[in-house]
Amino acid sequence: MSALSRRHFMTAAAGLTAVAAAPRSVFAQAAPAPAATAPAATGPFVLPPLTYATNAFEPHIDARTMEIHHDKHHAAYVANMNAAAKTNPQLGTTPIENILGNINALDDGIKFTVRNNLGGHANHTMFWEIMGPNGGKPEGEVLAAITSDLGGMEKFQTDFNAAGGRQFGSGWVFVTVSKAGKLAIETRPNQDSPLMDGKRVLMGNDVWEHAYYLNYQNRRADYLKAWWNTVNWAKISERYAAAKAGTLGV
Ligand code: MN3
Repeated sequence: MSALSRRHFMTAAAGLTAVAAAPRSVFAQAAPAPAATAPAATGPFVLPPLTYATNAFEPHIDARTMEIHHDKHHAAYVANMNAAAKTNPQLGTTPIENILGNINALDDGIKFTVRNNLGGHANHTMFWEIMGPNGGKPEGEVLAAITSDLGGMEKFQTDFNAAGGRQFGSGWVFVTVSKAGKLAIETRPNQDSPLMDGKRVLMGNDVWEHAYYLNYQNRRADYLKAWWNTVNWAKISERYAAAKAGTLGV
């Protein structure tokens, strides 16, 4: 490299550094700040980022509830699984639905941790995915299945809300889908999942108090009704098709 071209190169490199440094500070201001207590990814399990703003569902679900729910509760399940994977590395290399589908095969020393934290990770990953702004309406095959298996949309929503209301303490209300595409409403306590019974989850709602208490306090029934305004039916149609194709994971 000649002295001239070296000088040119170094000038260009210095310029690149300056150019690269400037947008970084701009991005630091423009991008949403990472949650202060969300653990960094320190293992195979990753907290999926929300694909919408935390205030996207107001007034049905308030932004603060969304922030705490995603950045603290779900992040804690992920952090706990990364800690578990340090001493049990197979946890990080096995598909989540396979681990949960064989939960009783795990050593007693980690079964409880995996049941609660990997269950929580799977349930919340599904939960964020099947919600979205401008979620549309059920149509096509999934609407046909709701009509034939769950008695139509009105009965489905009434029965789903009632099941969620009856779940004593913390837990979830789900719609499971068989390989043949048949739907059923099922509840589970704590962070248990139908995946633990080898089933697939089409959709589900979180009825832990942390999902609604800031805005609804003890009025779980009001939360269950309002939550339907947050459902992303296009995504649920995708999950229905994937379940029938045998490719639906968590
Ligand atoms: Mn939750």
